[in-house]
Amino acid sequence: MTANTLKYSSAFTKLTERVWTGKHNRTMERLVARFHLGRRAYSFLESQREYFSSNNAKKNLQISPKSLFEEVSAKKYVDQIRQEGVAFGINLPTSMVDEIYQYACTAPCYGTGTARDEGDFLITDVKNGYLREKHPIALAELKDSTLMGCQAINNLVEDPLLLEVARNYLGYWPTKILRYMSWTLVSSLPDEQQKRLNEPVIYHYDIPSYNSVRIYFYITDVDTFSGPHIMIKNSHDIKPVKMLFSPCQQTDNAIYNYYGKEKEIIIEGNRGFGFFQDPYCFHKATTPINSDRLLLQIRYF
Ligand SMILES: O=C(O)CCC(=O)C(=O)O
Ligand SMILES: [Fe+2]
Repeated sequence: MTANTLKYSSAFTKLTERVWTGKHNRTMERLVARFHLGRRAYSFLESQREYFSSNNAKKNLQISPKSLFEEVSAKKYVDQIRQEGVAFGINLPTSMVDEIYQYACTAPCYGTGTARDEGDFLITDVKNGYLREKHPIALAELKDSTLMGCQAINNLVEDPLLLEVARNYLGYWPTKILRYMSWTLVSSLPDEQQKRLNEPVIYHYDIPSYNSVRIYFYITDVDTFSGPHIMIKNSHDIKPVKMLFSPCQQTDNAIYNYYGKEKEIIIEGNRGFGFFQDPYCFHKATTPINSDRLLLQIRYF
């Protein structure tokens, strides 16, 4: 690089850093990332920053030499997420599912509603939808720092194929990776209370950052009666202006009226079933009727 290129690239890096991470960062994020074009522009600028910056995000990543998912083509996979907002075909081996399930049964979770005041608890403390027979629970979550103790999840975070998909989709090496796991529990609570205790059961899209992609793995078998994840195909790219300028949550009716019910994908799969998704698509959780559901997410930013 010539002295001039170095000077410009360092100025460019500083400027983008200031814009992305300044004190109005979250407001900027929520504004820019709502729009497909905003996310693409961010991707482009981040890719340029990555190219020019000496502190390349790749250097901060742990990447295993060999992927657990040999059969999958990252390119085909990324094209699929771009087209539909979702891609299938990356599934976990049984031994990993067992390890993750066992870990989740003995690791601290936190609840919503009145259960939040109880602090951490084990999922085995929840019986018939109530924690310690007192607090209704519809959703129990496990946070990133808790999940760092699970070797199988760490192996997924370091998996080169998953990182390659994330990198190609985002346009730059992820600068942050978060693990997240949640139990959605069988519950006989009225609908309104369900929605208060487990907000993701309302159709919504997420704006976790300027750009993001995630992989989901079912850790329990999921059919229509055990809380399938539901989403609207292509909705990451296509949203009516009215929805872009209103809150991220929408009623089922508003979604069906605009997209049509035929765009809805109800995702069922056995334990180990995985899918990448662009979280800017409309999606929702559902309340299980027969058996609790455990879901692992790895979120790339
Ligand atoms: O649990 C689900 O199926 C959806 C969760 C969700 O919407 C989210 O984590 O953003
Ligand atoms: Fe969500």
